[in-house]
Amino acid sequence: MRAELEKMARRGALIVFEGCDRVGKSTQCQRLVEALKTSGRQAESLSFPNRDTAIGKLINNYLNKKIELENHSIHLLFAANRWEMVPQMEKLLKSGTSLIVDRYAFSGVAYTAAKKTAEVDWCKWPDIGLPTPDVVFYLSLSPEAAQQRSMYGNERYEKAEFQAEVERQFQAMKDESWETIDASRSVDSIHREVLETSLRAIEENSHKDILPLWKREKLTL
Ligand code: DGP
Repeated sequence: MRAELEKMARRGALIVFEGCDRVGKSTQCQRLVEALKTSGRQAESLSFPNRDTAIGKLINNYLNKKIELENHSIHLLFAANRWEMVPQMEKLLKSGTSLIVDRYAFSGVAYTAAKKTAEVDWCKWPDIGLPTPDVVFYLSLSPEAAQQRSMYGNERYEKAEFQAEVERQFQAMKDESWETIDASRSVDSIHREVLETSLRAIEENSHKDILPLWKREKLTL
């Protein structure tokens, strides 16, 4: 009975993949969800931007260059797109389902800061208070290598020069809590490392509270 109650109280882990375009985040997310499910754990994937919502459709039109939006405005829409998913995310996490998330607030900061029209701390504000990830896997690959993997498509940010600046912004933001992964390695070898770290994170965090992201007092605005 006690073991049963303990099991019920376990929450899922929030596991985030970050990095520039074409570094292999989506493949790793998919592999991780499959592996967790195969091992009998509850896991769901989620990607940002979530292009299915009304806000997500606006973002999709912006990324496909069908509409133009001012840099601060689109930044806030990306953040709103994350916030609108929070009730569902919290519900799933509390029910014991781990969430494997393709991009999060760190992309929000890196991509907008790369445009040089807003300071990094300003970029962080709209995402303050989101659920803090238990793990951030940062897939690192030089923009040259990313471009060689497959041609960039026609979306707004898919240009080598801009991606190089996004990579610099990610590098400036990352801290020791991030797991940096050399994304030039094979899919299988990255997956093995990601799975091992994720299983540990699921175990270690299952009875911990979900904390809010970023400390307001540390921002200099
Ligand atoms: P993806 O679906 O992962 O390929 O992402 C689409 C593009 O949107 C990609 O170039 C990265 C960019 N992106 C993702 N999140 C944000 C964000 O919060 N802010 C900005 N400005 N761009 C973002």
